[in-house]
Amino acid sequence: MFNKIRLWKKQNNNSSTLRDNIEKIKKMPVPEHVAIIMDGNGRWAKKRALPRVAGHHEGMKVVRKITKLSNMLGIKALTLYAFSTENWKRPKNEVDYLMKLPEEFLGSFLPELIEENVQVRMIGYKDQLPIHTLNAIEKAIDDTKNNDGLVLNFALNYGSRAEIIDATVQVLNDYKSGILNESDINEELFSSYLMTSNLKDPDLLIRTSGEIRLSNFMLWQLAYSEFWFTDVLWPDFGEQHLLEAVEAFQNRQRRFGGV
Ligand code: V07
Repeated sequence: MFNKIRLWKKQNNNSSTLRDNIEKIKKMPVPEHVAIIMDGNGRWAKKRALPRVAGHHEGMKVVRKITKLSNMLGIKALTLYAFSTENWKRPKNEVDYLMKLPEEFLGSFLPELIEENVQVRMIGYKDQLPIHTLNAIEKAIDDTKNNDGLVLNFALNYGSRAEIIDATVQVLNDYKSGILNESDINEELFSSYLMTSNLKDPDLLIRTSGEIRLSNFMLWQLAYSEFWFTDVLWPDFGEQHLLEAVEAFQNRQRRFGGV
């Protein structure tokens, strides 16, 4: 009984601290677009002697939590790197499992996303995705297309260099067919040929699990973003960690390379 009271008090205190921190952070401008490389799911599982897929499943629950908080904070777009073009090299059982996660996630959370006015989007190469994965995602995109709250953008089978090459080929084709003149080609135009054409560039990039690299993620779009790295593994990433990253963002002087 005593333990129960202590536990209740602890939870109660923690949640009021969280609420206070949210209020504090909302007093200053929050990043409009946050991008996250959700790394460390395999390591989280290994530490517990669990199969890697158990880490991915736990990581999926964190996606829900972080989406909710991002929406509460008034962040306008959240891009999550869920699967890279390189991830096909992983063992077949792991790839098969990962390709079921979008359905599982949307099966349990799509009603909640609709309720919370979240708009689901995706960047990446759709053609290589299993049809069951693609169908679930396209339904979610369609069901939420009129929502005007948080944009929840999944990067799935995404690779930034391929995206840049594809954009270049499209610019070249439009030039050859006379739609574009050479003098039309500038940064703004090029951006409009990328998969992120309808999103502003991320203000903040978060990468979990201690790796300090971009791994072919949004190379063009992250040119001026603030970077925040943490050793915390993605399944252990909680509300307080996102608040910590946003607070760090708020405390940094943004200079955009000027003087
Ligand atoms: C995946 C969970 C998060 C950690 C990183 C790897 C594993 C959510 C989705 C998802 C994707 C599209 C969509 C709805 C949900 C997802 C994959 C992996 C492939 F429309 N989590 N999650 N997709 N992981």
